[in-house]
Amino acid sequence: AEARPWWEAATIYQIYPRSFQDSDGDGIGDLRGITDRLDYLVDLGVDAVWISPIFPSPMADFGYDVADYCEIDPRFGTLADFDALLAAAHARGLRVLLDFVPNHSSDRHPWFVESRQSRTSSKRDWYIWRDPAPDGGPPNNWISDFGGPAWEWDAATGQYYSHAFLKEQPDLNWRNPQLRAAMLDVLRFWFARGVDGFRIDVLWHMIKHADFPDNPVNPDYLPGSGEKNRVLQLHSTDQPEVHDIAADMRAVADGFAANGQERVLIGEIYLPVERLVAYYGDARPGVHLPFNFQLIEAHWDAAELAQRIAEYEAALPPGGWPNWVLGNHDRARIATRVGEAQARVAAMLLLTLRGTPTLYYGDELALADVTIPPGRAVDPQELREPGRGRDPVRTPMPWDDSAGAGFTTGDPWLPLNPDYSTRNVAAQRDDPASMWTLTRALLMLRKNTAALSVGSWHSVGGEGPVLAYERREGDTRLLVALNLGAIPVEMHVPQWAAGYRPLLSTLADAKGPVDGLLRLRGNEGMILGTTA
Ligand code: TEU
Repeated sequence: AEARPWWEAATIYQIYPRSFQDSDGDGIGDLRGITDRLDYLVDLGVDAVWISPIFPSPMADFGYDVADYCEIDPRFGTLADFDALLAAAHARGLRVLLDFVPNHSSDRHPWFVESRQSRTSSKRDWYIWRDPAPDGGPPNNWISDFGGPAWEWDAATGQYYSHAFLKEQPDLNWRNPQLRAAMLDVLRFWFARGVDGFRIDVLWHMIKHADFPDNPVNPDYLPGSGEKNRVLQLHSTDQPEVHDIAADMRAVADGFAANGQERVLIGEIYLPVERLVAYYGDARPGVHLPFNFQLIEAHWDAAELAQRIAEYEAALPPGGWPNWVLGNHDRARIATRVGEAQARVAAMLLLTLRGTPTLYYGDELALADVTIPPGRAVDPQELREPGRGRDPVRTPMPWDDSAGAGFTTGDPWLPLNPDYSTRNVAAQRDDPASMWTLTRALLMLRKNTAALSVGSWHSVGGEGPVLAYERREGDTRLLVALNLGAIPVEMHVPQWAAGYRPLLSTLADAKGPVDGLLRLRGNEGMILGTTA
């Protein structure tokens, strides 16, 4: 068999470190906590973890405001704790990916502190400073993703600085060669320590139009869709030069690759598919996996999903490996978006598509978003645009039914899910009908079936609420049929799958060979094949 990089057949598990496991009773998850739970991840059947930022940070955006790129925040532990985590993970065959936040630093990063000292500071050009408009207002109409202008006035030096997110997150200037070199050294620092890859935060934001023209007003703006949608981000994101940056980062990663030890780069990019795939690179390779958020952006509708999957598959460049994401720390959880019963079908979809899946912690329990009581909201986005906060999807992992859910012996930083005493790892592990057991079975089947992990994908004309496709590798052909609705349906089985039997159903007890018609119960998905 041809040698594939490890991450093509791997499943990635996203850990939000504040919420996974607390080891010291302060109510905030930490690195030792993660190390204590590595056996859990091996047992579940994932191959790699991506840990959201763990670097020193004032936590204005919970770690996405980095004050030192080459240290560990004391709330999470120490570099020694990190090295221990990495060694323990590698000893178990688990890979570890970190979160690189290169578009912006914290306003407390020593670089920014120096940059704002004076217009002649040696670090002035490491950030994006502009003179005011003639009326004294911001240099242009760019808007922060978190609302309000993307510009903050600095009275001391009489200029504005750019921030695509919070004002506590000043944008770094990747057009400056020294800044660029310093940031690429950050990647080298962690690769040399043994890190297996990075998820790159807001890759498509990383470089702005050199002339800072006004962005066009959005003709399709819908009130309530967030202030950032009032203008299109035409000149502030997705600039041609961003691909040089991605290629530079890729060259660094490739420099550390050895056989079986390839380092993977995943870019966080919210763009339409035709723009997204440009991030695979061209003459110079870009990131290995531009995050594909089709399953997050789609309405949960068989026809729409079938079309989006086919479009994405067709848009991939030669050699471009696909990937799929159902949820993350910024978006509503899948169980909340589609309901608990349908979340099982969604898990089967995520884990039977062609490409590397990323699973968000807690989704293996069908964890739902938590209504945060007034006064307990901590996400800055909630404080600025009420109702749009991300705290509901970041609540602590429920491990058992004890007072702190096995997450902490102290007071958790965010409330526990109200149903944690029944919806937790301990309860679901022993339950053959649980979401956890289904997720594990899917991961095991995927691991043991090349057609599912690396096989080709082919649409099988869907009918009504059924999303159906084939996965094929060599002589093995599998049929995946998913009922995206709650009402039982029948589907015509393609000729080649006549006599196939269920290998796995989301409802566990499916049996018997299928003839011309496949009957799916409400919210049932099936993987069918020939059994040996
Ligand atoms: O998110 C980028 C991003 O696109 C978000 O604006 C996202 O669309 C929004 O939160 C959805 O509600 C990344 C990180 O994932 C996020 O946690 C950070 O806050 C942000 O970058 C800034 O670093």
